Amino acid sequence: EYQGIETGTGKGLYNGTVTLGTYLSGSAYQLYDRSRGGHKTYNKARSTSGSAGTLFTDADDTWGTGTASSSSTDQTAAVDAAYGAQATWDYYKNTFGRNGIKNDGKAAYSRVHYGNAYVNAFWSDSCFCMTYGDGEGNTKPLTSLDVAAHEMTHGVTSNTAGLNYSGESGGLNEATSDIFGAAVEFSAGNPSDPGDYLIGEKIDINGDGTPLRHMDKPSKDGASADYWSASLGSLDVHYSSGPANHFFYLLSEGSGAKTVNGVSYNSPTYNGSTVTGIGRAKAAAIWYKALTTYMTSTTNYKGARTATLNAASALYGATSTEYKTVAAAWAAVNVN
Ligand code: ASN
Ligand code: ZN
Ligand code: CA
Repeated sequence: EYQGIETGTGKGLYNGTVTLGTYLSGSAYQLYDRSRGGHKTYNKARSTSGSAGTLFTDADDTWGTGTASSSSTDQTAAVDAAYGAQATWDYYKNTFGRNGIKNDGKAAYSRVHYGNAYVNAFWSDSCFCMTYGDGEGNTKPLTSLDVAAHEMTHGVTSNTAGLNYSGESGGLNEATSDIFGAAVEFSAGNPSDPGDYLIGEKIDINGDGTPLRHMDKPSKDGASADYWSASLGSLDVHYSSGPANHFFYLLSEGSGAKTVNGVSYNSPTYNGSTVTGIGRAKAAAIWYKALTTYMTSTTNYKGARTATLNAASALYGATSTEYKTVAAAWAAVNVN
């Protein structure tokens, strides 16, 4: 009998071959990451009811392809979910010193294969857990890295600013999840998914290869707003997120044509102004500080402008290029 923290190898659907934090309990390896707050990955086996499900175990610590005590087909989505949880944990810890979603050193848990052909993924504050469906025809699990980080960021937002999930604050809540969804993807630096300003490009939820959302020009999805307007708050929160996603893209990369990791963007501005980006690391630091220090549950777009200006001032100074670029990027999405 042996017990201990191990490092397994897995191959899921979206991230190539990855290493995973696992735990050897007796003769079985568990998908249980004790080096990151104790995150566990469970199999709902297409049920929607009852408890967490069954903890994934494996005989040889090779997940998704090796000899498996649950089927290796079921393990592939679990590999992605566990990888997404560890990449999100590592990003928040290494970038901002945040120890987990509640900053208390404790991990959430993840459940995969939720329901039959369930085309969504969601964070829940009540179970403090992440849930992933298997997508259309049970063949496109919603376990891509950006979706995982998007959903777990809903937990971070709940435990910090607490942005209400309706109206303009709801759009800012959604944008916060897209912003850190993209930031985690870039930061993980996985060659299979090296990072982009698109959300959900791997899961093909539209069936035509297009992503769910485009941060450089949100209206490319056919529904999101590129710019603030007085009626923005009446849109669904996944569309009123557009101007804040667009702000983050412009603050990071600037206006006009640009190619990053092989993906081409062409970001427009409201007033035809030009914005020169400050890079995504600084843009993310500004958004994180705004979220965790200056935003509240009722922050609207005007308040987000003030919050990010305060954050830029605190981080870089009130006369800095970073501060001025925050103002310019908000003006470029019609927030003044
Ligand atoms: N995937 C959706 C989201 O994160 C789940 C939901 O509709 N709440 O926004
Ligand atoms: Zn969301
Ligand atoms: Ca992406």
